[in-house]
Amino acid sequence: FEGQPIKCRAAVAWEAGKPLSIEEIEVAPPKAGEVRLKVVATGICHTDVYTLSGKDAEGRFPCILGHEGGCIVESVGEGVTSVRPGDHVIPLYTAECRECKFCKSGKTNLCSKVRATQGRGEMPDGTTRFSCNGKPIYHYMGTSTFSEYTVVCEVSCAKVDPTARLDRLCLLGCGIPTGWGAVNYTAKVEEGATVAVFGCGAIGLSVIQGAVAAKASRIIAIDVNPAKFEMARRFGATDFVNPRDFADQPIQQVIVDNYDGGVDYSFECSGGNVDVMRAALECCHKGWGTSVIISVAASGQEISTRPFQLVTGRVWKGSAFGGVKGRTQLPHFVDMYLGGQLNIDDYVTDEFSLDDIAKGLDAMHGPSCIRPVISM
Ligand code: AHE
Ligand code: ZN
Repeated sequence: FEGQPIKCRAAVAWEAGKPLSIEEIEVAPPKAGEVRLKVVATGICHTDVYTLSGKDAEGRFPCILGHEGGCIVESVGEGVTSVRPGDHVIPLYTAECRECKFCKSGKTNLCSKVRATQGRGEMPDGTTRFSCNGKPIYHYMGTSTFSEYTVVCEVSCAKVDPTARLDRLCLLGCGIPTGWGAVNYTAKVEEGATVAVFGCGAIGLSVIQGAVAAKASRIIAIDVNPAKFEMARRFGATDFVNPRDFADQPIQQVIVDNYDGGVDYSFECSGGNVDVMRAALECCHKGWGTSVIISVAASGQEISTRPFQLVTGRVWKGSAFGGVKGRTQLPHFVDMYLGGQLNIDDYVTDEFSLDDIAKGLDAMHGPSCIRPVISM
């Protein structure tokens, strides 16, 4: 197929708020600096559901959603040197060009090389590689993994060990590094620290794993759904708090009162609830407690707290993709997985074929679902 368009199947999001539809599409060959990938498996993240709902300010339709892919390089465009056909890669929604101001700063993983066009659903030349019956289909997050084939930028390809299962590695495309990295790269939690985790979905569980790796002394799992605590315990949480058990007190007060003035670090993985973001900040210890916002709130939402909270030494932070520089650092996550130090398998609570991807999206709303994985 090299140099030729590929006809394949994909789940197309024609319009916001409408179900995905399986279509035969055409995937153009990669242009200079681009790579065409065969998608072996993809996870579904709440952000895909969020964008499909129409609430994402950057959502552009029609598009092919999906950003947790486990892929094999099919062909490469002109000038591509870092990957070749047959390589196993995880596509990155946070690219790493190693040349832009952001990459060179040493202070952030937010590469700017392709981010502007990516946000418009386009490749860097302003066009798209997907079409359906001649109609252009936009890209999504620079990844578009709900398709048998996709085209991404070379700078958006993390090459990984080919011996690891791609239907597990796909989850390294978003949820797992986001939580684990927030602990170890954004907050830099130190041994003995106390940690509170608001929300025990895929991101919260990854925060818990990250906190175990950082040797935190207490890992407090907080969720209004106590069914989530079993998995949180398996991943290493030590304490469990259901805010509904303290209906007469704000949860931040409960944590301050019961944990010696508050925690050293808190992580907000609630799925975009701005009241939870406030509680996560305010449950931090005076003088040094740091809270990291991880989840995506709908456009238009705003956070608030009394400035006194910051004046008295609490720190409010956030990170995208856990501060992880994907091309450089994702191989390390794969090594941890292969070495048994990173659990990926237990996230996979539901598995479907591409034809049943709609069932995968529905499964996301189930109380015990962590991640559905779609095998192409
Ligand atoms: N497009 C949204 C913002 C979405 C957002 O914040 N995305 C997260 C990743 S969500 C993964 O499930 C992120 O990393 N953002 C950093 C970036 O560069 O987009 C909006 O509100 O417009
Ligand atoms: Zn995601």
